[in-house]
Amino acid sequence: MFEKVLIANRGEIALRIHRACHEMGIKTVAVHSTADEDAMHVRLADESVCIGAPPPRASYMNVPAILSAAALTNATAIHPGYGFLSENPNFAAMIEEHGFTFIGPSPEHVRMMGDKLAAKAALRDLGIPVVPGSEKPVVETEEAMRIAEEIGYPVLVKAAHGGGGRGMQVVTAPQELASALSMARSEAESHFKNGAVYLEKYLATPRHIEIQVLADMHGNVVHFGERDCSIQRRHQKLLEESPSPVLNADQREEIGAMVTAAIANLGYRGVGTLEFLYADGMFYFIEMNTRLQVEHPVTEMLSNVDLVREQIRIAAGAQLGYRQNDVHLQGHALECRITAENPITFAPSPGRIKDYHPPGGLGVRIDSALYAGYAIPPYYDSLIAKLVVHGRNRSETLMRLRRALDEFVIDGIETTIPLFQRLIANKDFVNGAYDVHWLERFVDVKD
Ligand code: MV4
Repeated sequence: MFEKVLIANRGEIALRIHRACHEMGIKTVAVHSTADEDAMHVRLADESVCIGAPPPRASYMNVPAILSAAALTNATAIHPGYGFLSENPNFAAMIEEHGFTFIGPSPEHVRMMGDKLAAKAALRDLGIPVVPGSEKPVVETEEAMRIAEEIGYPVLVKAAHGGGGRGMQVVTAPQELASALSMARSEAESHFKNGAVYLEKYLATPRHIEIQVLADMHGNVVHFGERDCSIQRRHQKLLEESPSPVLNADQREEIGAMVTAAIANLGYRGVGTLEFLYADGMFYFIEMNTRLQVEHPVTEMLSNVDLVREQIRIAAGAQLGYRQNDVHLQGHALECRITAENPITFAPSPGRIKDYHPPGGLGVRIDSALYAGYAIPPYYDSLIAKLVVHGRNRSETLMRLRRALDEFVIDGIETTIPLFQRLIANKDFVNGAYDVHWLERFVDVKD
């Protein structure tokens, strides 16, 4: 096992990784920007190294500085967390070239899944249902016209190297196709430095359901069921839950078995998430994430499996600690992503925390790097706390969530706690009757 791990991240996820390391007897190295001198992830770690100025490019995404910090502290493995460099195949490759271990999949798998068309093709060939669409980047408008006619309007133009919904264009009729293609292409070019775009059949009211997998380097693969992540605004998830209110045990077992077989076939290792659109009782694969995800605690609450511990064990070459038969998903879990934002306008609200009192009690988990007196810097993601609750069933869990939100005190800044209080009082939400567009109407945002 590794003796010392460098955590190339900040905030709650850096704490989450530190906790797994310390439970395994592994020492930790924090890296931080000059804006994060007083951050909790720095305080908790055994050692810390300042790696640059506040902008992410200068510090948390500064590959030479991170590799130097690992060399300087004799760390032998690097955990990327989520965001920042976590899905950068060159970072994974560079880590290995310098003799460290990347706690994640092979650089080749990271690269493959970063190419949405390659990911779709690979998984389709392994029997996973995908959204109908072009199998290669579309170049000519006439070619796009032919494909769109074949799959039927409306169609969606997507960036092949995109993510976060950037560069997506819905096209309802042939005469809109040419301009949608050029808009999607130029947005993809400027944001992802790659203008490749492709077409998909546009599903009007899908749910976003993702399957969590864990694979070791010896061919063992298990799945941990799904998370329903349909509650999102501008492609940012706000709340995730499991099980999905719309799936039954047979559907879960069927998609889970398909996914584990495909992942085993790929020779994939580490944690992974397969994202599906779910509509009319059918799953359609869209993308695979090769990182630990923000919402992984939802799955941990149901399974009692420490996914970060497994991630570290897998990277060290160990066999998975679980077979599919050992995975028992019990009860219901919901996660609220509480951010430092105005709960109505979503305007960022960085600043100093005056009072901090997190809720506790049975079935309540808080993943947060906050403390009273801490000043939230303005440079990073606005996520400040994940409130995760677990109960025997959805209605009990919703009551527990309401209770926990009522207890939660974060004074000195604005947070989205009031938004979640309003959300869980809504009849449609309580009934689980929502799709990926539902929240945008609920918060009544106009673009
Ligand atoms: C889609 C879709 C409908 N049909 N793909 C992909 C990235 C993810 N963040 C959003 N994505 C979607 N992909 C097909 N074939 C619907 C979404 C989608 C969405 C699309 C337009 C406007 C808002 C949206 C919100 C969530 C999901």
